[in-house]
Amino acid sequence: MAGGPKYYFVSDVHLGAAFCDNRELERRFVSFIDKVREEKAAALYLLGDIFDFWYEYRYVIPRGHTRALGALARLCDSGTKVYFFRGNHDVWVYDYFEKEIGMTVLKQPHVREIGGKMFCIGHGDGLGKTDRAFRFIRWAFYNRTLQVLFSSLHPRWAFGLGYAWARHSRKVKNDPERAYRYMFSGKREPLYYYADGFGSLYRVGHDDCGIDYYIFGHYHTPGRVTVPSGGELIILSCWVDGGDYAVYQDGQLEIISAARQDRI
Ligand SMILES: [Mn+2]
Repeated sequence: MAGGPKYYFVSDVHLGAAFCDNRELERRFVSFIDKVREEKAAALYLLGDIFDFWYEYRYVIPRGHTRALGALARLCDSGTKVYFFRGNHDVWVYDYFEKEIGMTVLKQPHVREIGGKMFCIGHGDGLGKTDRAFRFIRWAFYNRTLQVLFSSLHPRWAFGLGYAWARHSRKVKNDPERAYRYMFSGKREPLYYYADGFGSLYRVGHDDCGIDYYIFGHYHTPGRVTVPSGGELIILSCWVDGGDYAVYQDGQLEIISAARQDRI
């Protein structure tokens, strides 16, 4: 492999999503993971909603995703660091991924230096948003007491509710009348203002060195805009109908189509 270490970023694969060919989706994801392993990449960042619905109990995990989980375990075992952010569809990740697979679970917004550049990464849900209904749902999903109550439900009912909720969410995003509300709207987006403010504050505390790349998912539509306080904001798109991933090497960040594996 030519050049320095490679770092990969991917979001919103939505494994198990309704209304799509899940075998094909998992096959594409597994071939991506295998490529990352064969290239001996330094790290892979999973930026949330990798699963359409994930809920784990102390002794039980959801059926399915067998090949994807196996590929991720092999990647971890081969020495590539794998980082996982919870998305709004897979909030309920506790210790299975860390203990059984070897991934490291991180919280957004996560700032770190990678190969000489500063990155600010996460799923992107809720950052900069002031919508009260959205804030309430997010609070409820992350609330420990409600999580314990939910986990006392038999999986038959818990998963019934979970899958129904995930299906509803996909229906809304697929509905052209309502989808525009969830698409990344570039320089009008709360996340864009959030990144700008975050970068300015970060500069103050770090000798005027700002953030070079903000990478998030969540919107399902791609985006790449420059941020006034410095750097670029990149939104990775959803894999159900194509998708993409980012690869960073020797100071360059590229966005690659996950459908055709060529540059977009
Ligand atoms: Mn999503």
